[in-house]
Amino acid sequence: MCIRASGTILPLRCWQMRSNGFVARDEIAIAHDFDQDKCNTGAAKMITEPTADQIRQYRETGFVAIPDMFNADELKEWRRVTDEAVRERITGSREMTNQADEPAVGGANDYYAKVFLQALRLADTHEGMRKLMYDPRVARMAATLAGIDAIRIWHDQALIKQPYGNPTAWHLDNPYWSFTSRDAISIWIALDDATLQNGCLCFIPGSHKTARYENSGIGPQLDALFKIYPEWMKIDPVAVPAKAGTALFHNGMTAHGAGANMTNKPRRAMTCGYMPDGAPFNGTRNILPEQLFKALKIGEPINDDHQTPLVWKKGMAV
Ligand SMILES: O=C(O)CCC(=O)C(=O)O
Repeated sequence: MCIRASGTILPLRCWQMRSNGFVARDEIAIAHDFDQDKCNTGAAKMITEPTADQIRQYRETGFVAIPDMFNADELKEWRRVTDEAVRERITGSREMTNQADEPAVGGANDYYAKVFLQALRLADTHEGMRKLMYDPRVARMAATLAGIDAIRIWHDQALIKQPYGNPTAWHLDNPYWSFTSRDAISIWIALDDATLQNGCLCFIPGSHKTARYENSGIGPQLDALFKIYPEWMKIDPVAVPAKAGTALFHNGMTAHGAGANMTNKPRRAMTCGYMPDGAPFNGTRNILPEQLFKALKIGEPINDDHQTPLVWKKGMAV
């Protein structure tokens, strides 16, 4: 079985043995001590409504930052749950991660495995993550920015850029996924301060308006996407440093990437890609289980409540 998330195809073979030159399970840095004083303080609860300006910015540029979306206590819980869910996955089956296969030295998977530690669909295997991910207030934020009436989870994923991790090459998200929608949206929650030094996200503003469904992989060639879209070379990219507790939202067709982690601490992010309710299947396998993949017909909606849970719709109390 293979998965293709925001990156290359990942063979799901479990790597049980430590082997020369590779990171063993117990050496993967997931969490690091954090200084409570450095994160957002104050009693205000989660921000659950974007401002008119934030909506305008999202639609115009294809991304927006919501500073302090989560307060100090909420951030602490997102960190705790993410660390625990990732640790369980990485010390367990390693399925749905990019650490599952013993990488060949210098090979594509070796590079990709060191862009970030990627652990997908943690809400499937961790009750605490399920609670956080299924929070309709978070889903409603995404739906309001995207301007849609109902929204489903495509997949959640932790993206932990390890100390000295590789840069994340420029790419689009939606072309990797099994549905096609120009309203697909992702949330990227900074669990640590994301800085220019440790690999904060960068965007090509407005690219969601002109993107076609051609994409490049998250490989060693940072500029591969610009071979497909040379016109984007004229647009100045925007780096978005984000304090821990900030949520960044971006459209599934917005070109984005991240720098290398040039620090000795992990840069943790918990993210989720959302699918507008009713978005049609496009024939791509991505993370679909084989049975569902075979049963779906191109053009029909992927409204499977287990695989793509409906997390908010208009009229739902939050
Ligand atoms: O965290 C990163 O380095 C990349 C994030 C990304 O590509 C995404 O969330 O779609």
